[in-house]
Amino acid sequence: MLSAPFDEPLPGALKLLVAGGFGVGKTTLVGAASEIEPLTTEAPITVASLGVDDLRATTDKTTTTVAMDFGRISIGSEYVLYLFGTPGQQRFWFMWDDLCTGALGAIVLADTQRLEECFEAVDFFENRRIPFLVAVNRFDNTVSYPLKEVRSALELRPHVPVVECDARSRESSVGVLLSLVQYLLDTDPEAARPAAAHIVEGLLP
Ligand SMILES: Nc1nc2c(ncn2[C@@H]2O[C@H](COP(=O)(O)OP(=O)(O)O)[C@@H](O)[C@H]2O)c(=O)[nH]1
Ligand SMILES: [Mg+2]
Repeated sequence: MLSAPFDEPLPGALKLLVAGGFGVGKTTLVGAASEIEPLTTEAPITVASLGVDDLRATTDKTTTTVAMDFGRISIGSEYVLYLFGTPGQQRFWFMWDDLCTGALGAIVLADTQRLEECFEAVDFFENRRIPFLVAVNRFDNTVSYPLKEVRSALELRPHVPVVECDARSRESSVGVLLSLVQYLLDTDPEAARPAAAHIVEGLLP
């Protein structure tokens, strides 16, 4: 007979999503923030992507995430934060509804050179009432637009946070997660999900 080796309670699992257009830095952010080698279903960009994925602005990109990214951050022994990078390519949109099940909140990553790519993610989370923030991933050698302009271009409601990040940096990526969890706490303190306070503590340096 199998005996359950669970003398201690299992940690609470909390799910956050990372969405945004193709090549905006989702895989990079999940990889930077995750304490485990992130599971990513990356594949070389192949002929199959050509004409399907918009590669115009991402000429250096040689791989693409097939399906999704997955990362994990444990917070003390009580909570585990799971990060799901939603597939950016339109042909994988059917997966989004499933990924949303049980998600506490979402990060919409944006590249200001291609802001229009995150309209769909913004609409998606608004329609499903999943709290989200917009994180502008700063790419080198690009014009940087004030966050106020990003907010107005995306027609975000005033309470939706807009933050900046460098998806390559763990500190910066964890900072975005922290902003999101703080936002969840601020907007819905009751349901805030008693866990959220612990997460903020656990993520603070
Ligand atoms: N300069 C710079 N490059 C980045 C940044 N984030 C991602 N990249 C690069 O941009 C490309 C696309 O990133 P990726 O994470 O694959 O995008 P995804 O399609 O959203 O998963 C990769 O070559 C990354 O190395 C960033 O903050 N700054
Ligand atoms: Mg990716």
